[in-house]
Amino acid sequence: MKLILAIVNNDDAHSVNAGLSKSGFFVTKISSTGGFLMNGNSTFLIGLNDEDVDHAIEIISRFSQKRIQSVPMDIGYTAPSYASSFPTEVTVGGATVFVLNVERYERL
Ligand code: 2BA
Repeated sequence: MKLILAIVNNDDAHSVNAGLSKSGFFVTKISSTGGFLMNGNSTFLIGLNDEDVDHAIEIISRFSQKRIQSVPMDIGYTAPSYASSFPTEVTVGGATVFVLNVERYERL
């Protein structure tokens, strides 16, 4: 058994959730915040059989868009010389996905 942790843009969260649920996956959605942009995003926990991992990732990928976002000017600046090496825009997403082994799973 595996656990997928998938971090998704809030704007895609509804479609990802619906796509996974319609395909029979059990899903928990947690409200989270990206450490870099400090914007809200959504983290999905999906417990599933090993052979279903690729199918779940395909669904997450289908509904997760890449977006260009501006970096707020006050992120991490300590000195003017540092500012010039800092990105002004970043590409966010589609999704960031981790697949973890599950030692034990029980629904009590
Ligand atoms: P954030 O941390 O807000 O990052 C938003 C985007 O900013 C990232 O998009 C990446 O393009 C850029 N970025 C992040 N940290 C950076 C840094 N130190 N220097 C320069 N650019 C940086 P994504 O890579 O698509 O990540 C989207 C969100 O997924 C992240 O939001 C974070 O919440 C999560 N995430 C991504 N990689 C992660 C990781 N290895 N561990 C935990 N969470 C991760």
